Amino acid sequence: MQLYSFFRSGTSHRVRIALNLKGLAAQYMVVDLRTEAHQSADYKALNPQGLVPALVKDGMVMTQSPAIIEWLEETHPTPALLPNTPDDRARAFAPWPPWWLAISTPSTTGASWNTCATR
Ligand SMILES: N[C@@H](CCC(=O)N[C@@H](CS)C(=O)NCC(=O)O)C(=O)O
Repeated sequence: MQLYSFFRSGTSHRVRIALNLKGLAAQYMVVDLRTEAHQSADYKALNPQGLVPALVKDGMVMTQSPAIIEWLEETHPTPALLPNTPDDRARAFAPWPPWWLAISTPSTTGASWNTCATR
């Protein structure tokens, strides 16, 4: 697997944390937000959203950190990141809705870019 990401990207941290908790290795493919590599034609061919992270597995490109983490959880269920009952999952998510619901963030080269790529 290859994880296209950047060390200052919080959404990339989420995926790295999930990979580490599950004991999975992924090659770190640097997408330097400071040089706007995420806007390059090469990277947009991989991820037209122009955002990091993107996880590539056997040619399949996955984007959006919650979707990537859900895929990791479903394809590598042990160890589980989430409790195994609906009630416990509801309790687990209650304090963190923005973490899980931030599914769709358009590339803005604005707020999120400034957060992740402060020069
Ligand atoms: N909802 C997306 C957000 C991804 C995101 O905003 N990534 C930032 C880095 S932390 C980015 O690539 N920003 C570039 C831009 O906004 O142009 C996710 O969770 O993966």
